Amino acid sequence: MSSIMLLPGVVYHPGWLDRAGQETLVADLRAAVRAAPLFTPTMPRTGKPFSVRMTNLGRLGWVSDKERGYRYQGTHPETGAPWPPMPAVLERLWNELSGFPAPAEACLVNFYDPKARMGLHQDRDEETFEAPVVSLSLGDAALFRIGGRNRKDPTRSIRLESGDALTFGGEARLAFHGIDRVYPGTSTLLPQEGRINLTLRRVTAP
Ligand code: MD3
Ligand code: FE
Repeated sequence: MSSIMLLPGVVYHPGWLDRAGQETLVADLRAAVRAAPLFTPTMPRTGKPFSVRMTNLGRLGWVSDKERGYRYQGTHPETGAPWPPMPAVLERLWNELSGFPAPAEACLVNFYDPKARMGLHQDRDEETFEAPVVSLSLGDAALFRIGGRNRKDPTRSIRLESGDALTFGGEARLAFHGIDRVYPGTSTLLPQEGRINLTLRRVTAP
């Protein structure tokens, strides 16, 4: 399997998961979403809703609302139930790509409809940045953009396809990044247009 260093700290693994593996994982995610329904996070202070809907797998999940802002918690914000477990293939993804000696604690599941976007942001809600973030894309392709530690640093764009994985460590761990657009109808994996992105993270220091 090829791995390409795109930028310092960013390793790209095109086609990390084959089609059969993607289909099995989508079935696992369907079951997880029945147990932990997609929710729409809202921005701290303004309460503006995200265009991306989310859920989580694992011991901890990322959530956000107007009143309490961005945070990790062990339970679903609407049902109060613990998050479903991570499927074994995601543990394998983390073990193969993170190079980190302790397991991932959180898997954020992002669902993009054809109009959804994610603005440039940093991931800095974790207690530790020593582990990389590992991401896996499923379904329609998307235009991903990554810059540097400062919002005004130059950015570069990459088209992510279903099955592609990326690792963001070292100096890239605090890089600004986002999703500019989804390309509807570019994958046959999902029954409808849209994209799923999974991000695996270590939240606490081991
Ligand atoms: C670079 N998700 O969930 S994945 C997110 O496609 C997020 O849903 C996007 O940004 C998505 O926070 C991008 C790629 C990604 C994820 C986390 C990173 C890139 C990253 C953390 C640090 C640096
Ligand atoms: Fe992010």
